Amino acid sequence: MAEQCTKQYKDPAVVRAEQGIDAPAEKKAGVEKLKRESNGFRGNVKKEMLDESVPMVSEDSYNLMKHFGMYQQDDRDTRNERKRAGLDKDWSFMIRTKLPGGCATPEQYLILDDIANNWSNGSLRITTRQTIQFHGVGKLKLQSVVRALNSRLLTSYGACGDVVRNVMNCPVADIDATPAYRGRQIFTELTNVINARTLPRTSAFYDIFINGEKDNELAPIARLRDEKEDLYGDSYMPRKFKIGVTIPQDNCVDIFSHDLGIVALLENGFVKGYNILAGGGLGSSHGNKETYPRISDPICHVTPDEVIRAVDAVITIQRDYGNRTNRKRARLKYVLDELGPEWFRAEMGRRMSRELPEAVAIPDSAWGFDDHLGWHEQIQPGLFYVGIFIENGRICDKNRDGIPMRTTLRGIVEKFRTQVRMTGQQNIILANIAEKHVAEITKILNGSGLSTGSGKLSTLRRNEISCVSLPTCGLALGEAERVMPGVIDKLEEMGFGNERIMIRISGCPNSCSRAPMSEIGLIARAPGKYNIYIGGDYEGTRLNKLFKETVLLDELPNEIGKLITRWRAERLQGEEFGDFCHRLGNEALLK
Ligand code: SRM
Ligand code: SF4
Repeated sequence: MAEQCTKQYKDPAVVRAEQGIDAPAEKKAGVEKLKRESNGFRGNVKKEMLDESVPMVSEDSYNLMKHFGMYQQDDRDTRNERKRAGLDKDWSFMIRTKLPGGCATPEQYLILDDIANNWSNGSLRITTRQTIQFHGVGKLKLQSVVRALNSRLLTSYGACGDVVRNVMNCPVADIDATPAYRGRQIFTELTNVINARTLPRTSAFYDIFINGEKDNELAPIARLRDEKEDLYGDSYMPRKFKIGVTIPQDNCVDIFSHDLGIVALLENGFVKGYNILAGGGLGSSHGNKETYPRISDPICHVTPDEVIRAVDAVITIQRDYGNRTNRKRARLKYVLDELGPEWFRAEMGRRMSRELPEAVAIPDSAWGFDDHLGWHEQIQPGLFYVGIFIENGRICDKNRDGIPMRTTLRGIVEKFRTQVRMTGQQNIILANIAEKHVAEITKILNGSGLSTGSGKLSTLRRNEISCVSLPTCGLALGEAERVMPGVIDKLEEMGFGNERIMIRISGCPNSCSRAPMSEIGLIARAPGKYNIYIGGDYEGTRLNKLFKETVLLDELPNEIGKLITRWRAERLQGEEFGDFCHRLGNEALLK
C-alpha cells in the first residue's frame, strides 16, 4: 500500500490514448474487430460447427465460441506422435458451465453427470471458480451438450470469453449455521443478481446451439433476448472479468484475486455495507515484466442498496479504460496500476453520482479461511451439509485410488435428492440432507473411499489445488494435475502430511490454480521444471514471491521438505508456514 501512495499515476486521457481505446479498428487487437463485427458472436460459428468434414473450427470461430463457454483443444499427449505419422491433431472441445456460487440442484447435477457419461471423456472437472467443465467433447456433440444443459436451466454461455465469468461466492453462504456468519445468506441472492445482470444479451448462443428454439421459456437467457448490450457495449469487455463475493472471516473465494471483489461487513446478522475491491488478477508470462500477478486494492465502501450500481460502475470503468490493443495488458489490474485507486474511487463516484467513502479498514487478523469439508449443521433446522474432498476436482471412476467417485456421488444425489455445491478449492458439497439420512450417507461415503476431510486424507493433500494443464490445456508448459498427487505422496512419506500448508501448482504462469496466492506456489517453466514461490498466507491476503527457479519435478519434495523442516525448527509459537517464510524473507531462507 505504501508503495501505491507515493506512486505517480497517469492522466486518464493519456491512458486512453496509449491503450488504443479510441483508436481506429486496425490499431486494436484482432479480437476486438472480430467481436464487434460478429453480429453478437454469430460469425460463421453455426456453419463451421455443423460441418462434418472437419473435426475443428477456424481461429475466428474458436475465438467467438469462447463466449459460449467452449474451448477448442487437442490431445497434447498424442500431438507429436500424430505429427510424425502425418496425422492432424486429435481435436475436441472443452465446455465450461456457469454455476454462480457453485450451486446446482440435484436435477442439474444429474444432467451434468449424464453429459460426462454420454459426450465427454467421462469426468466432471470441478474448476477453481466453482463450476464444472467437460473435456474431450467432439464438435458434433456440442449441440447435444448445450441442449442437455438447457433442459435443466444450466448454461455454458459466458463461462469463458470477454465477459463476466462465473461469479464466485462461498458455496455454503445461504446454508451454514455458524452464528458469526449470520447475514451472509443474502450473498447467494446477490451472486445470482450479478450473474443475471452480466450475462451477454445476444441470443446467438440459442440460435446456434438450440436451433433458435425459443421453446424453453424457463431458460434464464431466453427471457433476456432484446440483444441490446447496455452493459457491455458492442465490443464487450477488453478481456475476461472476474467477480467474487465474501465476508472476511471466510475467504474461500480468494477475494483479492478478482477483478472485482465484494466484501460484506456483517453486524448483528445483517449486512451493514460492502467494501469494493478492484484490480486483482494472477496471470503473467515468464520473462515478460509487463505482466504480473496483483492483488486488488480496497476502493470504497457502499451501502447494500448501492452494491449493484457499484458493480456496474466497476465493470464499465474497465470496459471504457481497459487496454484494447494488447490483450496481455487488458485486465483491470493494469488500469489500477496506471491510474491508481484514488482516481478509481472518484470515477466510480462520478458513475454513481455521489462521492464515495473509503473502504472500511479490515485488519489482516480478521481474515479467515474455511474449506467446508466434513459434516455441518445448516441454518435450516434439521438439515445438514457435507463437504467431500475431490483431488484436483476431477470426478471420475477411473482414478489412481480406485474410488468410484462419479458412481457414488450420482447414487447419493439420485437417492437423497441432495443439493450440490462446488467449492473454490475444487471440492464438492452435498447439502439439504435430512438428519435421518446422515448415517446412511456417511456409510456410503466411507464405503466408497471418498473422504470428508478426515481419516486417510492428509492435511497437506487437503490443502492442495492444481490446474488442469496437460493433456488438454493448450497453454501448459508442464504437468500439474497429473503430477501433484505424486508430489504430495512423497511429502507424506517424508513425514510432512499433517502440516497445514496451502500448496498449489499451475502448469504455466497464467496461474489458474491461484498459485500466487498460496503458501507454496509451484509454476511450471518447462516440461519437468518448476519455479517455487513462497510466503503467501493461508487466508489468501498476500502474494507469494519467487524462491527458486527451474527446480526439477523430482526435486520438489526435497526442496519443500527442507523449508518445512526449517519452519518446524525456527517458527515462532503458532506461526503459520507462509507467515514464517514471509517474515524471514527468501534471501534468509536460501542460506
Ligand atoms: Fe484459467 C486460460 C483453465 C481459473 C487465469 N484457463 C485458461 C485455459 C482456458 C487455457 C486457454 O486459454 O487455452 C485453461 C483450460 C484448461 C483446460 O484444459 O481445461 C484454463 N482456469 C482454468 C481452470 C479450469 C483451472 C482449474 O483447474 O480449475 C479454471 C476455470 C475457472 C472457471 O470456472 O471459470 C481457471 N484461470 C483461472 C484462475 C483462477 C480464478 O479465476 O479464480 C486464473 C487466475 C485469476 C486471473 O484470471 O487473473 C486464471 N486462465 C488464466 C489466464 C491468465 C489470464 C490473465 O489475464 O492473466 C489464462 C490465459 C488467457 O486468458 O489468455 C487462462
Ligand atoms: Fe493451462 Fe496454465 Fe491455466 Fe494450467 S495455469 S490450466 S497450464 S493456462
